[in-house]
Amino acid sequence: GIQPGAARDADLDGYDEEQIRLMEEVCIVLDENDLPIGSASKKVCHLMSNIERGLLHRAFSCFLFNSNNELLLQQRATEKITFPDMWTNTCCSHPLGIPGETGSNLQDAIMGVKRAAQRKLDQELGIKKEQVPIEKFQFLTRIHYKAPSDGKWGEHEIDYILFIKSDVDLDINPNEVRDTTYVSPDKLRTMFTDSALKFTPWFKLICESMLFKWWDSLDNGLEKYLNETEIRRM
Ligand code: DMA
Ligand code: MN
Repeated sequence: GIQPGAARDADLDGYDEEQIRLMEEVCIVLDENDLPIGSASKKVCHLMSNIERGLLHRAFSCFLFNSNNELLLQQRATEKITFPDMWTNTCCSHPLGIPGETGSNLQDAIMGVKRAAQRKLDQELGIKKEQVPIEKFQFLTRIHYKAPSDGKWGEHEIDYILFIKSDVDLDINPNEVRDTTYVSPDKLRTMFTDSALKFTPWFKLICESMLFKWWDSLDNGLEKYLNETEIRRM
């Protein structure tokens, strides 16, 4: 029958109500050089039918380390529409087409994704912004990648990689996050050998390329990897 509010949307039938609502967020649509060329809903940006026609959007992947240099991982909630139940880095999402999170030049775009990371670390993991101040985030590089989720949904992003080192208090949002754990590099390598655990494609790409090298240099030489201007195509 006729529903109040947004029209019934067959693409989203059967999914979690809160995750359906979040599909209305406004993402930043990009050209291949990371220049904003418009905006589109999170739903439109993640339909494979649109991705196959070239639709690309801006995202961030945040990696949070504690003072022992252990990385905080999350397992995505079963309610997530894309990549449910998979283990991944601390927090991922999209800067929105709102003042403060959009930016055309690289410096403004980096500031925008840092603000978005602060917003989502709170929304997903209950980490208050005082524990993750903007000036503590470090920008490493951007990766351009495409990955299907389940045939209908997927990702096609220019993904800003952010590191932050901070001891934080967690209060997880079960609609977003099913589980969390801190890992050393060796513990993560062991997790990868457990076939019962599924990992997101972008996390695997980053692990297989740069993560362990960056992680080794966290306290000693990370500077040389920061603020890369070239977009890595993966
Ligand atoms: C999207 O993450 C961003 C990347 C890098 C895949 P997500 O699906 O967790 O976004 P959200 O939490 O906004 O649903
Ligand atoms: Mn995305």
